[in-house]
Amino acid sequence: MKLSRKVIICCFAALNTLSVAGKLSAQNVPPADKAATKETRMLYSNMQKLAQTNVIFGHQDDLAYGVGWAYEKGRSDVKSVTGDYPGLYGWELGHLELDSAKNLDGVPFKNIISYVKEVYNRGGISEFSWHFDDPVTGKTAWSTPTTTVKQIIPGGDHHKAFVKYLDKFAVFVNQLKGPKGEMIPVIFRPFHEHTGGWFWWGNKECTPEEYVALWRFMVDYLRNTKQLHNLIIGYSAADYATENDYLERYPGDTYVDIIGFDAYMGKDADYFKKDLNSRFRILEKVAAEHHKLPALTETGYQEIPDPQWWTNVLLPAISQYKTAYVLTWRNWKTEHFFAPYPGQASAADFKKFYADPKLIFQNKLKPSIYTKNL
Ligand code: BMA
Repeated sequence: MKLSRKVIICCFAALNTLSVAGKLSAQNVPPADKAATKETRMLYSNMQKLAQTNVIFGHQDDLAYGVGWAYEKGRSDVKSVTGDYPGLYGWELGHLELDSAKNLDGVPFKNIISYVKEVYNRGGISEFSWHFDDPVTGKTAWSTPTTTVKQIIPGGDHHKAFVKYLDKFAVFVNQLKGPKGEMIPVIFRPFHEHTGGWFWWGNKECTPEEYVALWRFMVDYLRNTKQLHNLIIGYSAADYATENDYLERYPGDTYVDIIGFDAYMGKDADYFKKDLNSRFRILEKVAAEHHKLPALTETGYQEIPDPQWWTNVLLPAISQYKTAYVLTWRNWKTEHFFAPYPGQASAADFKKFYADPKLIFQNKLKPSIYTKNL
């Protein structure tokens, strides 16, 4: 049957609309690394499947410490409140570059290696951030102004110093081995919040071209020179108002697997909800157009003073959009925590949040997430 040109155009336009609206968004797309290990490919594929209907709950440093305790085997504030661990665990690599035994928050790297193995063996997922010191000035990740990015990309006068940092990263990652000697897949989220100006890699410290060159060199070097093929790469912005803002520093589809943003609640819940909706709407569109997995890569409400924050604010926001996971930040002390602990004002509501069928904590994940199609 000969279809008129007009009918064909209408069909394509309809498909495109559906796809852009996230209805036909990425499913079973391989990782950007063509040489990714089979466990890495399986994890990424299964995360895409889970993201069609669910959100994995994550917590930074969950097994290392909590409010009022540290380094007690098996302990976790999330588990103390819900009886279950998070499904995703964030770990910080800052100071790995200094050959320090502990990260910049005091967590021993040998502990992080054992947490990553423990999590892998029960089907949890680990994610790394890296607030590394400025390779030129030796100051912290938060040191600005600086021209460091220009100086450490290929051709820069401190490029070798950056390469040394990446070599140390590779030595660390090569210790992440499963029981059969396989490399444990991890999400690696470098140079995050780059649309903000507070890190030495931020948008006030380098041009988009320099940022993209930094990112591409790093990923190519880790894949091709260091032969790391267990990294699921996360691209994680701070604020942005448009798709162009979000993509201005995007390194390209072959360098990214997960796209996300970091958003913390201030005092105003309505503003936070509007902000999340605005950024999620753009993120979902970009994820569908670029076939990437969207995630809320950092979030939280410091000290969670609103007893119903979890079911009144966060859950409605993440339920409207496709997001693979939400990572809440670390439980350092009573003035700086982002997940409840027993007796905390929001603990009862967090249990309701935990019970929502949308959420995935540790008990709903199995080690087969790395070996079998869900
Ligand atoms: C920030 C704070 C800091 C910490 C840094 C890296 O949000 O929690 O105390 O050093 O993250 O983990």
